[in-house]
Amino acid sequence: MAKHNYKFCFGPWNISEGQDPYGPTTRPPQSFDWKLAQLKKLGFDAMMFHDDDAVPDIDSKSDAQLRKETKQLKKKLADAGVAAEMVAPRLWFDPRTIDGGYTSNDPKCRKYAVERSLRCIDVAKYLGTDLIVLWLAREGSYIREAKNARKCVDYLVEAVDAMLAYDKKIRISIEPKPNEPMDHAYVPTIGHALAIAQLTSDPKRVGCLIESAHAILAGLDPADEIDFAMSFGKLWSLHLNDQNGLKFDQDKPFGSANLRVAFNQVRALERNGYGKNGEYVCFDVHPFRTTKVEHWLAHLDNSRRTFLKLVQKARSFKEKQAQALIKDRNYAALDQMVIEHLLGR
Ligand code: XUL
Ligand code: MN
Repeated sequence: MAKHNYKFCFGPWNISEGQDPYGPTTRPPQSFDWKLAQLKKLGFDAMMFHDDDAVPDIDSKSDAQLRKETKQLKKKLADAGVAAEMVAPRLWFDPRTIDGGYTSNDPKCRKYAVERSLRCIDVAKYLGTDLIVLWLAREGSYIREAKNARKCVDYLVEAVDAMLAYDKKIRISIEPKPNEPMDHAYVPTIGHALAIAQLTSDPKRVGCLIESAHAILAGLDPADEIDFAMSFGKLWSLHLNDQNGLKFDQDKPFGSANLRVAFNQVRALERNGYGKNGEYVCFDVHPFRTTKVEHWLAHLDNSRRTFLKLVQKARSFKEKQAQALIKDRNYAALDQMVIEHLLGR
């Protein structure tokens, strides 16, 4: 197995305040500077951004203002020795995105979504990253009859093409998720994301981002999704976390719900050499709502601890012994071997 060191990342939204659909925040908001200082203190290498994490109220800002604020942010990151991993357009808050961004039925709203995405590319360029992430939050429907799903595929491809044409250097990673906030999303899995990539004007610059919880919500195994994406050389970013079954998107600490599923994700990353081209391991995790302010960073530190322990477990797994059991089709013994390896016996 390839031996290399991983680089770690999280976003400002991962130090969240505990709000859920049924109740208000449980922790006071913190400034961006505080969050950056915590990232640095924890020894992470990069921060990931939504466009309006980088430029708050981006829609009300002129291009000159956008440039000024992103340049200031870039300096702040450089002074802290922290890289900007990616920028993602937040296309799910504005009233114009109520019925979708790129796939809204209203052409004016679709236009807004594309224009906002081009400004997101400006933010990325000024911050010094070529990676744009598209989590296609509202690109789907609540009822099937509300939208023409065939047309929506065209709209998605047109939007991606507009981004590719706007800046010849950017790469786009599509982050699939099957549901929430939508009943059904149009790009629910990595297979869908890579199929969309093939329809665009420059498939080489369109890849994907796997989030563990999103794969589990689609009824898929995230490790198999990793192997699939990496067979195409298209896994350009990663949101590791965990999810306890089919319910709301939980963004639990990595390995929290199912250690074996986490172990297999790490094994898949190891065997494919994830990170060798500079890719980051990002944790898209949230604190439990009950978390006290003094324990506010534990979910991030714990996710990385678990990840690194699982790297050791992946590297110390007795491959020869496993291969002998596979050859003998003795999967019962292989199963127990994995369990005892994880238990530390
Ligand atoms: C939502 C989600 C987002 C994206 C970035 O489920 O994962 O935070 O990762 O837009
Ligand atoms: Mn995510």
